[in-house]
Amino acid sequence: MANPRSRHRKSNLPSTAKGERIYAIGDIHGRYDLLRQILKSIEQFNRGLPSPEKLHVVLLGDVVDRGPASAQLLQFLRDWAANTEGQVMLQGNHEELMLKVHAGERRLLRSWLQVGGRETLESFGLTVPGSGEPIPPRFMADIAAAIPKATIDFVNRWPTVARSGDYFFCHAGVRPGVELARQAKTDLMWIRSEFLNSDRDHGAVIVHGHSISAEAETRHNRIGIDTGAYRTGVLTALYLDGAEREFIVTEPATEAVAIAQAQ
Ligand SMILES: [Mn+2]
Repeated sequence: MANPRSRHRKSNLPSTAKGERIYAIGDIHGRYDLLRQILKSIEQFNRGLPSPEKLHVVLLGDVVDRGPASAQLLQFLRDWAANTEGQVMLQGNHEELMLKVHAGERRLLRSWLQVGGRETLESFGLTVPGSGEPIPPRFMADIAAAIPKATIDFVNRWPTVARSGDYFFCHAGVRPGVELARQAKTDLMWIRSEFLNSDRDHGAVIVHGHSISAEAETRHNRIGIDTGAYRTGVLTALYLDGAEREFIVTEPATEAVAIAQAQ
């Protein structure tokens, strides 16, 4: 006979909304190669499962910057979103920087270039002055011209949060003690230690990227899946369906493995 107590306990595990299967993907940072790899792995993994009522792929933000192929990646995401349903792309702090600089906020330019905006602009075909060199007067106009308006409009439409059942998805995390519905955009995109070190129940399990860890981090109140793909070659995805959870990761780049073994 089934034990009602254990059944009850099982139903208390965090779950996605009924019938919803989700694959959340951490910070991609210009690694178009890794996104294609992980989508292939997800497809294979998914083929082994019964069809869900709803399937969503959630990108947790920081698609752009640092890695070499942000322009190609954004073009791919535009085509993908135009042809397939169910993707949810969330804005990260790097998308915010790109959008603000593109909109003309020149004071953010240097800091954006330093955190990987340089690689993004180069992927759009711009020649970017070195960090010690002066910025040409027309550079802001060059940026506005180099990134297609349709791409900017596309990224501007990305939300900052998503929710399914007991799971809440955002780029960086949430401010402890503030209701999920009242979180500030800057916290959702930028917060680190106050969130990472918090033991509080936030009202949902927060699935996030933004803060790099060697492996996915699972706590009772959050799951962090930014494994530093742009430099490790390891992009991490989290599969969620009902109370089921599993991680899917790309193989680290062979050169990274070689370096690790040599040390
Ligand atoms: Mn980030």
